[in-house]
Amino acid sequence: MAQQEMAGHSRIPHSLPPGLKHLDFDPFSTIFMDAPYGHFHEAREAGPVAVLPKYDCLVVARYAEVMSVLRDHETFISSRGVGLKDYAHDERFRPKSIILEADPPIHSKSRSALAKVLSPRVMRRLKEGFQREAELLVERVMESDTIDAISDIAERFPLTVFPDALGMPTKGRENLIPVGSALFDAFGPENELFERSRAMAVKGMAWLEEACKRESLTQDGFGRAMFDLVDAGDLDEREGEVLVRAMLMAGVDTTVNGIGAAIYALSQFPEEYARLSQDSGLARSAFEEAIRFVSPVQAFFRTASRPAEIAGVAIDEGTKVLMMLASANRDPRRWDEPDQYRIGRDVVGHVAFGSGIHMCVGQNLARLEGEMVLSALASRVAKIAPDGEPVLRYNNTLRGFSSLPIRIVKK
Ligand code: QZP
Repeated sequence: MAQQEMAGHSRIPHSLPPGLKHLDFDPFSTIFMDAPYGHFHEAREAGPVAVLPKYDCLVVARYAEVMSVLRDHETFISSRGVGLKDYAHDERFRPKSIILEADPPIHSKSRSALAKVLSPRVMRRLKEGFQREAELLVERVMESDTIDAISDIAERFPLTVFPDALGMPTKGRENLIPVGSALFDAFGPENELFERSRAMAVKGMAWLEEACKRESLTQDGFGRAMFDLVDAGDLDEREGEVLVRAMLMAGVDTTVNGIGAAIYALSQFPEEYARLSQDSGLARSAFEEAIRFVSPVQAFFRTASRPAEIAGVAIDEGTKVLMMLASANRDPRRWDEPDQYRIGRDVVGHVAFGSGIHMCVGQNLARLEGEMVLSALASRVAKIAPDGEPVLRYNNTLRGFSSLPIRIVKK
């Protein structure tokens, strides 16, 4: 009980199944984050499902079970929160999302609105501008031989093109990262990481509520397009705002860490960078393999809506299940040499974007950003190499760096 209070949540009495292995690590600790891969191995070897006593939940770390939980959205629901907190009992960090923290039929309506606003046609319209911006940015970083791939590229690119495309005013954009960090920390326990980022996001949270409103957005962005759906009667005004908020929250930190992951992987695997540099047409698959390799979104929860089974193990209604996406993406049961970054491997089925009805609705926007950055880099830079130790940016959900020093050799 003391542990539950420490974690900032309480659960309706439910019991975890007996006979399962107990995992004694804390996936939300910095010690874990410093070296997660041994723990992922341990979690997979503990069985198809294991217990995480510290957080009173189950863990799935193998590809097959992560996939089966992701795909059974009727049993493993999202409306009780996709973090550790159970919205049936615990208070929430922010007004509930009608896409991320919803089940059908509410989810279905939100999903189709977002799918319209982020359609392939819209992606095609954005491509040229993204390409130009990526080329300008690479041009600029080439003025020096050493760069910080995070501040100079991975943060700068999405922080420019994404709010522009969405149609948000320049003023206040500095709030996007702090508010995003706090949200992604809020999916974990109320640990020190969360308390720190929550304190830093107080001001930004108020700004965010305003920034999502119709009047705050320019006429031509895809944020405004959400309100065209409101005008057409598909959504009410508040639903429009909550879905714009979803785009703002989902679209920045994730792509920053995705692009960071790609440059990190390429700097660690110089032969792979050499291939990319000879053929910038590989950029899209280089990005895709990088997000398999790193999994910027490390893990998420579901809640059992009814008594259920995972791999033959009976579980109670109300049980939280932690899906270790990053571990599934490195499961040797599924992937050949999972710890190798190999551009062009068959990455179909990776779970870095999730799977099933909640699978990332912005994935093609993320891919477009990744592709444009990597292809601009590949066209101008012959070699990249680490130029010092990368520094992790600790977060309860996201994996990425705050600093990634890189040496570049121009073509
Ligand atoms: C964030 C929302 C990786 C995802 C959790 C990103 C995300 C998706 C949706 C929302 C926020 O609906 O607010």
